[in-house]
Amino acid sequence: MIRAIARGLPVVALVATLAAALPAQAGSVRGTVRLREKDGRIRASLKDCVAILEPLDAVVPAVGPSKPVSIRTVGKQFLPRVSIATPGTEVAFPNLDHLVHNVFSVTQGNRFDTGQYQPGDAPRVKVAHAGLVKLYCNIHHQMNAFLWVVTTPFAELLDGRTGVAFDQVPPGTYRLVLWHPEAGEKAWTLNVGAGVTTGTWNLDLSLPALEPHKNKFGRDYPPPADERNY
Ligand SMILES: [Cu+2]
Repeated sequence: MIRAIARGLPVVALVATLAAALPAQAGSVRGTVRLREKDGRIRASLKDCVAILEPLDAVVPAVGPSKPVSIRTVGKQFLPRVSIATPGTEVAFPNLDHLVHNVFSVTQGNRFDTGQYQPGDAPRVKVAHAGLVKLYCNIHHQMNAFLWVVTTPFAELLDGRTGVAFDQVPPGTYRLVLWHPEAGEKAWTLNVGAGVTTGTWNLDLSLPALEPHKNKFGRDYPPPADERNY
């Protein structure tokens, strides 16, 4: 028995030495996200909700361009409605409809205009700057999508989930940003250490499903009847 303990001691010492040599342990962030409707009920789905963990003093791995993002046009809608990309990522807009579309953004730092594009075409753009990019079609007023350009590896869509789940998060202080098209953005400061940092975060759904917006010329869209021309 005594011999067994004696043999174990160097192992303990080795583990202690290794732990001292490694940077502070990464942790996890876990928690429930709730979308509150105007009447107080909780929406069943977190579809289109985005969670972003922005480092304030933590050192996180740098992100390069992510794999290309595809935002389709189907039935005069953009699908998906919400996407995430990193700066330098290519974004394609395959037109799966039988009519002409356009995609434009007047978001500062990420302005672009694909011009009109035909069924089967898939114009591409590259997003440059971090932030929320609002996408519209100059022909169809109801078409609206959102692209979050992020510089942190910790960003996710919460579709099909009940909340936030980030792993391998380096220790430090972060800003947890939650966003939804009908809630806008809300942020909390989190201190992440080894182990699991938990929380419950609520967003209030107070905005209309389609944000009022002008066309690419900054003018009102013509009445819907005019769509027959396209
Ligand atoms: Cu369109």
